[in-house]
Amino acid sequence: MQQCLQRRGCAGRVAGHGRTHTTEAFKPFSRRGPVLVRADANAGASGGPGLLQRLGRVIKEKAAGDFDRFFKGTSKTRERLGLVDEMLALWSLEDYEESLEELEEVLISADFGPRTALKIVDRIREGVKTGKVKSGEDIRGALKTSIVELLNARGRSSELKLAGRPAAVLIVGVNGAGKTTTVGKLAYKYGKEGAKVFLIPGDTFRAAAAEQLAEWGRRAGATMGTFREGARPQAVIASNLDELRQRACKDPEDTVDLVLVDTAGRLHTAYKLMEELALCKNAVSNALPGQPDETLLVLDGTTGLNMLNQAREFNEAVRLSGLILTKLDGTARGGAVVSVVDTLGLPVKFIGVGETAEDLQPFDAEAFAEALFPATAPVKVGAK
Ligand SMILES: Nc1nc2c(ncn2[C@@H]2O[C@H](COP(=O)(O)OP(=O)(O)OP(=O)(O)O)[C@@H](O)[C@H]2O)c(=O)[nH]1
Ligand SMILES: [Mg+2]
Repeated sequence: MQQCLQRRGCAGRVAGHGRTHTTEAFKPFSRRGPVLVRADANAGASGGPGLLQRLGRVIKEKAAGDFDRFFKGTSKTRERLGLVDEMLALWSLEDYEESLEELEEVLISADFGPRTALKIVDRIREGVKTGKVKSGEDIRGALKTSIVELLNARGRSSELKLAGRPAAVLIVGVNGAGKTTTVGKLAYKYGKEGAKVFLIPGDTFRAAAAEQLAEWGRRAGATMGTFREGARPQAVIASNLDELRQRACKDPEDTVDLVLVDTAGRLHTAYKLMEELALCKNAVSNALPGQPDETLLVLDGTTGLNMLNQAREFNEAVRLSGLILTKLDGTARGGAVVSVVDTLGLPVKFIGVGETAEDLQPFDAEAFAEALFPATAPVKVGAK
């Protein structure tokens, strides 16, 4: 493979060779031995954590293995969905239409969005008509099933599809969504699996952004490319990839497996900045034909339904391949993600559940639905 890289790369560009390697496929690289990682469990936190976050962390640690470990942060959505319990307690088959309309309203208020809420309720209506859904408990089950189906509609695997060597991943999102932190977590994850990871500081607005990325690089045992404050990000991406190509030509041992490109936060409504992002993606594909393998939008889980607008605009600008939902350890509004997945057909790849390197979890639709409608919640089914 290195021969292939040498042959094509040194003549011009480093090219992907079409082999798909997921996490499993990174294992061959671990023959070099695991990358040394200094995982500092407390590093990376900016400022003192709030009470909810502290509480969240304690719950998270105590609930290892439990679904709450993944989705304790769906609390805002869950708060609203508490109304579902009240509704189901009053559920009556006789006037189910009225109840289903109420259910639709509750789902909308819990950030599912009108389109997705209608879709979910329509499925339940079908179930009622065909006699499959009779009780409040049946509705809870049907709700969970619908949510899982919507979330898994684009496949269940949350692994990144990394076909090239190097494979590139472009990380985009609005300001403060958690992009740089996610780049760090991904570097740590793939580094631990034996991949040689290279970070490109595509946020050229602030020197602090590069320092933050460099710190993550140190924690994850990844190398960071050259940063030029104020330079056009597409130029920085291009020069770093060129540098990588030259290094791989001189010494094939220097070939990296994974390139993670961090970008500056931008408002999804800022046309010029979105255009710049498209240029950043072009810079990657010009240097590495067929790349980036993944273009991931980082969404702040506390955002609510506005994440749908963000996802639409970013998808329009750079054609996304997936989503990463962060801050699910806070007071997140997870319901909105169902709407994003349903509307745009984009899979959720990972979730962020904290600020440390290990706080990145694969997305699990069943656990998500379970967290929204915990089985333990008592449902009193009765006639009106
Ligand atoms: N609790 C929690 N905090 C997170 C998570 N992901 C990121 N953060 C925090 O969110 C804040 C912003 O994270 P960054 O990674 O700097 O966000 P960014 O999108 O790179 O920000 P800009 O580059 O300024 O646009 C930091 O304080 C992170 O520690 C998460 O999953 N949970
Ligand atoms: Mg950043």
